[in-house]
Amino acid sequence: MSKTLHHRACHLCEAICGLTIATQTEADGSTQILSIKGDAEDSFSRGHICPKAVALQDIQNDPDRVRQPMRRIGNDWQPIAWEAAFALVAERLGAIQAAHGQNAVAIYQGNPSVHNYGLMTHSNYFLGLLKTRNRFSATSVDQLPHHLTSYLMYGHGFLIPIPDIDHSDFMLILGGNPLASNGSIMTVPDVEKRLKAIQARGGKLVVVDPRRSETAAIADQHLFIRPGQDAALLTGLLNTLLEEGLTRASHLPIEGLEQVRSAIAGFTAEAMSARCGVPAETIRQLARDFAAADKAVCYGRMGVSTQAFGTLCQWLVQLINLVTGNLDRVGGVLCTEPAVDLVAATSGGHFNRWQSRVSSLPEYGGELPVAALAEEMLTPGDGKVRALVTVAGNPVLSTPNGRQLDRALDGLEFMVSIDFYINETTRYADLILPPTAPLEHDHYDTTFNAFAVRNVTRFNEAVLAKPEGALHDWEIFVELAKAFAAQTGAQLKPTMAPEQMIDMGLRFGPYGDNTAHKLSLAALREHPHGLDLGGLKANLLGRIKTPSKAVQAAPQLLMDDLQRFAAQAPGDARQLLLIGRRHVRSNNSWMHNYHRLVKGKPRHQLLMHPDDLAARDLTDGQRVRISSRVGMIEVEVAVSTDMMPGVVSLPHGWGHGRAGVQLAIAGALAGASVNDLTDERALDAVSGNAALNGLPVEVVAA
Ligand SMILES: Nc1nc2c(c(=O)[nH]1)N[C@H]1C(S)=C(S)[C@@H](COP(=O)(O)OP(=O)(O)OC[C@H]3O[C@@H](n4cnc5c(=O)[nH]c(N)nc54)[C@H](O)[C@@H]3O)O[C@H]1N2
Ligand SMILES: Nc1nc2c(c(=O)[nH]1)N[C@H]1C(S)=C(S)[C@@H](COP(=O)(O)OP(=O)(O)OC[C@H]3O[C@@H](n4cnc5c(=O)[nH]c(N)nc54)[C@H](O)[C@@H]3O)O[C@H]1N2
Ligand code: SF4
Ligand SMILES: [Mo]
Repeated sequence: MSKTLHHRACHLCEAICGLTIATQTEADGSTQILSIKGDAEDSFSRGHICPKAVALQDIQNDPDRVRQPMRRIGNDWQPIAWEAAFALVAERLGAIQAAHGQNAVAIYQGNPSVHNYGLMTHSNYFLGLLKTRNRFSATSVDQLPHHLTSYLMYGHGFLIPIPDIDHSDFMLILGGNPLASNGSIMTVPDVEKRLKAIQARGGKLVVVDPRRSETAAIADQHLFIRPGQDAALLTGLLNTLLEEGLTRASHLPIEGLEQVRSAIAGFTAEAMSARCGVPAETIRQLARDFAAADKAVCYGRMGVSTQAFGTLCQWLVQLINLVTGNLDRVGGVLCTEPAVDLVAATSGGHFNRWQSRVSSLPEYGGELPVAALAEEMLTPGDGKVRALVTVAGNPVLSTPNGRQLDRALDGLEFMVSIDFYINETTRYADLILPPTAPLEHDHYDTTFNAFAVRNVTRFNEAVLAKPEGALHDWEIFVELAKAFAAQTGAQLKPTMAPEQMIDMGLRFGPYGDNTAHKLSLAALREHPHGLDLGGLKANLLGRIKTPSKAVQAAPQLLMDDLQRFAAQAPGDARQLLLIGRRHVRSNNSWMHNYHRLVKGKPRHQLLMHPDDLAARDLTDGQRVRISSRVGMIEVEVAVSTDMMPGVVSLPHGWGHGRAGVQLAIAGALAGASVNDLTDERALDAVSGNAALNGLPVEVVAA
């Protein structure tokens, strides 16, 4: 019997907390997890941990987790050997593409893909061979507006300025709730302490949210906003800053600022107040407070991305930071300089080079908006999608109009899922190919180091041995590529293990062979608690990738969208609007079958203001029926004075009661899926990102 202490970054959310995991190996060679704790020696996360990380042992030990490849015959799942599974995928996808063209096969990549570096380095090794334009991912129900804005303004979709939270005096948050989400596009472990530190040094935290969220509750000021109307508040703020001369010159070359100035002239706080529900004087004072702070950050996240003017909002956020001199400034917003630097190594991206077949939605970076996935399967004609590959995702629960996607998946000729659960989506697969569990493979964060509020880096070895016969995600993709190439005659380039790619990325990166740091994989292995490479620094001058090397303040697409926003009729103020929320013990659409996380009272109730309950003769705790253009669900309603009147809130990721799901989740805990209500036609017109928030709904007694 021997006990070992392992150090590993948690990969479950964007905060990348350091963990200390104790394991015990028995005389028979089996190993079990004894404990999972926050790693106090990780200088970035400082010992912070949340309940999800403790549940890493549940992922490991879960009897529901699929551990060998399975083939579905009718409603029956039967084990199949890896080689036979790979051959079947190659044969079926090859035949469908030969008969109907390459676009007949679609791809969906889910959120855990970006938390698993083997998927980052190798999924395209196979998926690239499919050469389909029908590629989709969770990006278009999430942060697509951030990428598109950065692409248009700074020339690269990953040049996203990150809040310098540790040095700021003023933080304005719109549509983010880091106290529940632990931060997003702002990798910031221990976020509550870091926000409170702003207040402790005399600074201010202001939160704009239709719900008094957990983050709003600790803020100095909370403003309710009518969902989907952040562009009104943001234009009102920008107008005030420009009109009252509350600006500060930037050291960056900027083009288009004069066009912005004239375009924004009509959007006074007074004109915008009625639309967003924030008094004009409050908007003006907020602009003055923001400008008065020496170092200030305006940050907008999920709530302002997944709405009808998501890209417009992200552009306005950038402009507010820019005109106040807070872009590329310590204490403002800064671009990272990560040890493995994807921005330096890649071109900026592309947008709208092609469109989806049915609704003509634009591609971004080679992907189409996922709201179009079901219609591409259901609409007959040349180019119809007949087969699907899903990777680490659950679009039935996470993309708009899940019931329509249910119907679409049911009609496919072939589907394969690289996933370790038979969930609401993968139950339609003909084959499920399960990778090793997270603690069974090594880990390097290619994504969230690049969005972190300090430049940090770490590599961790696997905590547990790879079980016999198991394959890592990246190995599954290599084998799929080989089988597909053998089937179709495609040429395969040689590849190498993910850790070797990281070694090269480190050595050729900004802290590599030619620098004093001399970072390499070998060097990182000696620092299992991670390495701090320093705070964020001004660097945009050297990193900007627009053709003119100047910030583009007035991209035509957004100038046009500003007019579309101005022309939009203000919605009916009596219309009830639905928004989402997250909880610290829930992780998107999975991990809901772990007692450790779901115990206690169910947390998928509809939150509603008491006045809205009274107006409908409803009482707290009652079953209600929520309906939208696309569907209807039943849930329990809970009274909440934290809700803005006229707005209701329901979390996503639930609704596990569908037939064929092989997860042990008891009746009431299964919940209902909010995405059976969200509308695949409600989009941000610029990017095609789903407008999940601000959905018009009716609520009546069930
Ligand atoms: N209404 C509404 N809808 C939303 C949101 C919202 O706020 N409101 N949020 C949106 C957002 S931000 C996101 S990111 C999406 C998430 O939506 P998705 O990405 O579609 O769904 P997840 O729940 O993250 O998918 C988890 C799946 O990945 C599998 N998985 C986990 N780890 C691994 C791994 O290492 N390898 C493999 N192969 N599989 C793995 C799990 O078994 C599970 O099946 O949901 C979106 N949908
Ligand atoms: N515990 C936990 N952590 C997570 C996740 C999880 O599922 N669980 N998911 C991870 C993922 S994939 C992501 S992308 C991040 C997201 O992280 P965040 O961006 O922080 O997302 P949310 O916590 O959903 O907070 C969004 C807030 O926007 C508000 N909101 C809704 N509509 C509007 C609107 O129209 N205007 C404004 N101003 N606000 C609005 C909501 O009330 C909510 O408080 O979280 C990550 N972290
Ligand atoms: S906050 Fe995120 S990274 Fe940190 S322990 Fe929790 S799930 Fe893991
Ligand atoms: Mo997300």
